[in-house]
Amino acid sequence: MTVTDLDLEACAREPIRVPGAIQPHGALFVLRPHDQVVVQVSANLSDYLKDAVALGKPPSAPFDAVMTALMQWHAGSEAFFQTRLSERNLTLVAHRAGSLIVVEVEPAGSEPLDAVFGRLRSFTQKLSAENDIGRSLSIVTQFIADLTGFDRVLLYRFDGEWNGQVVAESGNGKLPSYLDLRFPSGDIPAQARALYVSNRLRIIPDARYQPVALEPSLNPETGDQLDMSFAQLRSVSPVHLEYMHNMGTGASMSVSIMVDGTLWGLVSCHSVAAHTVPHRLRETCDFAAEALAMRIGALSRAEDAARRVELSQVTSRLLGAMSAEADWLDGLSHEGDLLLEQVSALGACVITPTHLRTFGVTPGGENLRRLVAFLEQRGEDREFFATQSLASLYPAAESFADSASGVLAIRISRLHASWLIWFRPELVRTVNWGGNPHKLVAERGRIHPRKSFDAWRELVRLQSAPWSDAELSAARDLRSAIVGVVLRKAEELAQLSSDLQRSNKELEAFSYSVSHDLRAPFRHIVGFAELLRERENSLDEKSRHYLQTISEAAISAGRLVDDLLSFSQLGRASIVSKPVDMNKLVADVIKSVGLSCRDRTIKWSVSDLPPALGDVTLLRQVWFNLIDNAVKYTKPCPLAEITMTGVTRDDMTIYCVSDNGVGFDMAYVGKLFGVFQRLQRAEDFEGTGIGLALVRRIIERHNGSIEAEGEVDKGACFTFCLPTEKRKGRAIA
Ligand code: JQ2
Repeated sequence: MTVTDLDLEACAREPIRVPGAIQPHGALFVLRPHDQVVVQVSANLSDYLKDAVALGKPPSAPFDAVMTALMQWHAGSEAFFQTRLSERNLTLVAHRAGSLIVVEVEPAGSEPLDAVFGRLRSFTQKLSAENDIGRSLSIVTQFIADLTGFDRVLLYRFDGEWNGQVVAESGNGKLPSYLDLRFPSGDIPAQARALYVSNRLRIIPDARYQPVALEPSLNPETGDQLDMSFAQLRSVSPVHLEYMHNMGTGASMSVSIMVDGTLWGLVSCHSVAAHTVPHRLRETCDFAAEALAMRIGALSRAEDAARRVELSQVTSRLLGAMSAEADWLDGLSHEGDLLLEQVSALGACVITPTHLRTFGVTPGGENLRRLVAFLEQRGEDREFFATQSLASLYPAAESFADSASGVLAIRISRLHASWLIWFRPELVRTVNWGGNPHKLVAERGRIHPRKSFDAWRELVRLQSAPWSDAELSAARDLRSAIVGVVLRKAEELAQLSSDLQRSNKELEAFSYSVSHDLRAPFRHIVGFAELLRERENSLDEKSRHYLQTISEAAISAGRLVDDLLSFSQLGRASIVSKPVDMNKLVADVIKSVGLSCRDRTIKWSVSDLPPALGDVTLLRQVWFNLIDNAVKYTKPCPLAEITMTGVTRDDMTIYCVSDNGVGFDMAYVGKLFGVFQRLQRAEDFEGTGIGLALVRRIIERHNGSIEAEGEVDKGACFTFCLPTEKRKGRAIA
C-alpha cells in the first residue's frame, strides 16, 4: 500500500463518502426504481449472484419476490430494507442514495437468532442494574468481545476538543492494552466523525483487502460518484488502513455511541488477523451501543445532579465558615481544602489589592499580581473567567503552566480588584505514556499510536483538564455567596456606625441640655449664699461655715457643669484651624494658673515651643488642663518642677508637659483619659474628673493624639502630637 505524505496531510479532506469502490467481503448493485434496471455494479457482483443480477437490465426471475418486497419498501419510509437470500445464504440490505436504491449482499453467517436474543437479554439486564458509567462501559466491551470474537474491544471516548481516550477495554490478550491512552483529534478526522453520526457502524474484515471498483465508476443516472455514506461495504480511507497496519491490527469494526445527539465515543474492535462479523451480529452490537448510550445519558444526568448537590454542600460549608468570622477571608482560609474541593483544583488564591493568601499549588506572588492585572484589563465578563489553557490567552502563563494551565477566577468585589482564583496543572504532566505495556510494541511506519500519543501531547500542551459545567456553576454560586457575605458585613458595619453616630448625637444633646439647664441654678445658689452672708451679720461661726460649704459646693458643681458643657460642645463645634503661637499660649496659662498658687514654690522650665495649627481657644484649654493638673499633683512636693518642651518632627509637632508630682501607676494608664476617671482620691486633689477626657477629645478633633507616662511618686509626663500643614496637605491629596 502506498500512501504519500501529501495524502496524510490531506487526510481531513479525504472524500470518504464517495470512494468509488467497496471492500470485497460482499457485492453491491444500484437500481433505478422506476424500471428496476441495474445502473451500477461492483466488479465482483457475479462472485455472489452469478448472472441473476447484471448491469443494464432488471434482476432476473429468481429475484421477483425480493423485487416486489423491495419496491414496497421503497414506497414507504423505512431507512433500510433487509432480507435473506436463503438458497445462497446471503444477507441482502438495501437503502436509498438520492433517487437510487443501493443493494448490498454479503454472507449471512450461521449464528441462530435464538442464541443472540438470549445473550442480549442477559446483557440488558446486567447493564440496567449497573449505576456506574465506567462499569457500564466494561459490560459493553465484554459483551461485544464475546459476541463478535474480536481480539480486543476498546471504548474510545471523545473530549471537548475531539481528542480521544481509551476508557474501557476487554480482550483476549493477543493485542496490547491501550487502556487510558490518549489520541489526537486527527486520528479520526472531522469528516469521518460527521459520517459516524449518521451511519453508526462500520467494519473492515481484512485491512489488507484489495478494493473492488464500481462499474461504471460514475453513476449514469446522476453523472456523479455514488454516495456511499450508508453502504455497509464502503471502501475505507487508505490512510486509516495504514494506521491499522502499523497498529498491528488486521481487522476492525467500530460502533458510534450517540448521547443526546452528539458523538460521545466509539466502541472500537480489533483483531490481529482478518476477522468478520455477520450483519445480524453487527446489528446486535449496534443495539448494545444504543442501549449503552441511553444508559450513559441517564447516568450522566444523575451524576451531574449528584455532583451539583455535592458541590452546593461544599459551597454552603464555605459560606458557613465565612460568616462565622468577623473577616470572611479568615473564615475561608480555615477551609483551604474545601475551597480546592469546590472545583477540584490543586491550588487557589484570594488576592486583593492589599492581601494575598494561597492554598495548595499556585504560581508565585508576582505572577499572581500580574495575572490579576490581566484579568482586570479584559473587556468581557468582568466577574468570571475560566479557561483550560491560560497560556493561549495570556502567553506569560507558559512559565508557570506546571501549576496553572487551567484557571477559574471569580471577582469578589465590585469596587476593588479582588479575585478568588483556582488553578489546575498542565494535563500532560499528569498523563504519561511511559509505564504502559504498549511501550513494548515496536514502532513501524509514519502513523502509529505511539506517534499519536506524542501528537496528542503536543496538542494539549499548556492545557489542563477541563472545568465541568457543575464546577463552573459552583464557582458562580460561591461568588454570589461571597459577594453576599461581604456586602452583608459591610451593611452591618454601616448600620452599626450609623447607630453609634445616632446614640452619640443623642448623648451629646442630652448632656448639653442637662449641663446648660443646671448652670443657672448653681449660680443662683452661689449668689444667694453670698447675699445671705453679707446680709446676716448675726450669723454664728457654725452657720457661716455651713454657708461657706454650700457656696464652695455650688461653685465646684458649677465648674463641673461648665466642663461637661464644653466637653459636649466639642463634639458639635467645628474646628477653625489657624497658626497658634504656643509660646504665648503657655506663658498666658502659666500666668493665670500661677495666680491661684502664689503660696507654692514651682520651678517652671519652658523650652522654645514650635507653633501649632489649630483652634486657639481649644488649644489654650489643653495647656490649661495639663498645666493645672501638673500643679495640682505636685502639691505634696517641697519643690515642684514643671517642664514644657516641644519639637517638630517630620509632619508632626510634639509637645510635652512633665512634672515631678505624685505620678500614677502605668497599669491604669488606659483609664486616665476617661470621663470621671481618677487615679487619685477626689478628696486629695480637687477637680472634676473631666479635664483629661476633654484634653484628649480636643487633640483628637485636631487629628492628633495624646499619651501619658508616669510612675508612682516619680511624676508624670503628657505628650501630645498635632499634625502640621505638611501632613494636612498630604491627607487631602
Ligand atoms: O476502524 C474503524 O472503525 C474506522 C474508524 C476509525 C477509528 C476507530 C479505531 N481507533 C481506535 O480504536 C483508536 C485507539 C487505539 C484510534 C486512534 C482509532 C482511530 C480510528 N480512525 C478511524 C477512521 C479514520 N481515520 C478515517 C476514516 C475511515 C473511513 O471510515 O473511511 C480516516 C480518514 C482516518 C485518518 C487518520 N487516522 C490517523 O491516525 C491519521 C494520522 C489519519 C490522517 C489524518
